[in-house]
Amino acid sequence: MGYRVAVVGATGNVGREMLAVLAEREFPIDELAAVASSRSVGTEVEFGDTGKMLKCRNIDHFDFAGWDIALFAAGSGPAKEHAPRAAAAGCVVIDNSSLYRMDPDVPLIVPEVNPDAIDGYSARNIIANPNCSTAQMVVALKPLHDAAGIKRVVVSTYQSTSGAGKAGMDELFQQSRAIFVGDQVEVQKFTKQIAFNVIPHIDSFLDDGSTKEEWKMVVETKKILDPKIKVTATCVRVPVFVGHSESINIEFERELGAEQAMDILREAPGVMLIDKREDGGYVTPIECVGDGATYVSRVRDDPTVENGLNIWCVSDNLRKGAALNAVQIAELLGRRCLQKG
Ligand code: 11C
Repeated sequence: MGYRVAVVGATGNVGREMLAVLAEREFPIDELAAVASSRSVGTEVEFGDTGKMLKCRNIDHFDFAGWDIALFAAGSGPAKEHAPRAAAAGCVVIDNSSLYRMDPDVPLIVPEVNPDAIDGYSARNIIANPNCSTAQMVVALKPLHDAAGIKRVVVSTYQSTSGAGKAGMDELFQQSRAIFVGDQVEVQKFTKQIAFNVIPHIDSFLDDGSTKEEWKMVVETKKILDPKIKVTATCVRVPVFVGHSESINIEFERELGAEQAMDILREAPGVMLIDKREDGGYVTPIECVGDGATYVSRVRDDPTVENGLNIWCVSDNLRKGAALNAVQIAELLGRRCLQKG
């Protein structure tokens, strides 16, 4: 016996990936609904490679009573309006927006890192999915933290345009095309030209000069992994379609050499270590597309600080950074909390 599952925001980048991941992982489903805004009602979306097409239903009129799980990938606005309504109807919401992540009554979960936090889901019937750049980082950090205690993390990100939705990917494509054919480059979604450029700005600016994307990496890492870890982040948009990369500098409480770190990462859940220390012996974002792993390369000691280590970390931001993590949470919820006949 399976679950009645709704995917809200089914026409977006992440919603479509959620449908694909549910199908690939053969999530036990009795009934599946694709739900979207009124603009997309009637639009057909594919249930992965199953050949099954789903017609989108209107979120404004969707009754969540009798549905077990709703995977929300519709952004903060719809999450604010409809997630509490779904939760009150008895449907557990797994929300991909940033809206509920720091709510103390809402667990923020990466299943490889803090699965036990799921027990707190019933306070609001809402579970939050972390920001994509946080999710891949904590998967890589968790086994190292368990081994040697992380004191401080300095991370710089190289985030793909798909993090800004389909419009972000389209803008990279259109600008690249315009440059090749000699047309005017138009800037709409991003604040500056993204084609053949990088932009050190993701999400809105905060009073201290950091951005909300950088703030999310700090507070979400603390909530998921350990509140004692100090994190400082610089988040940068790069002209890549899919796959976020991160250069991570880690300072440990105790000694942890690169060789030992590699042995640990080789065995860590969700991590794929590719580190040959030769030309091409590392992972780049294009090689991770469609994959669920968090790839780690370039593991090396940082001799400029006591117990320092550098790593390079890459993952598909639409998969582990969003859809896959949400489906893994649903699987955890099913195993631990929602008993079915
Ligand atoms: C980006 N990380 O790459 C963002 C997208 O808080 O869920 C996801 C934003 C979020 O632009």
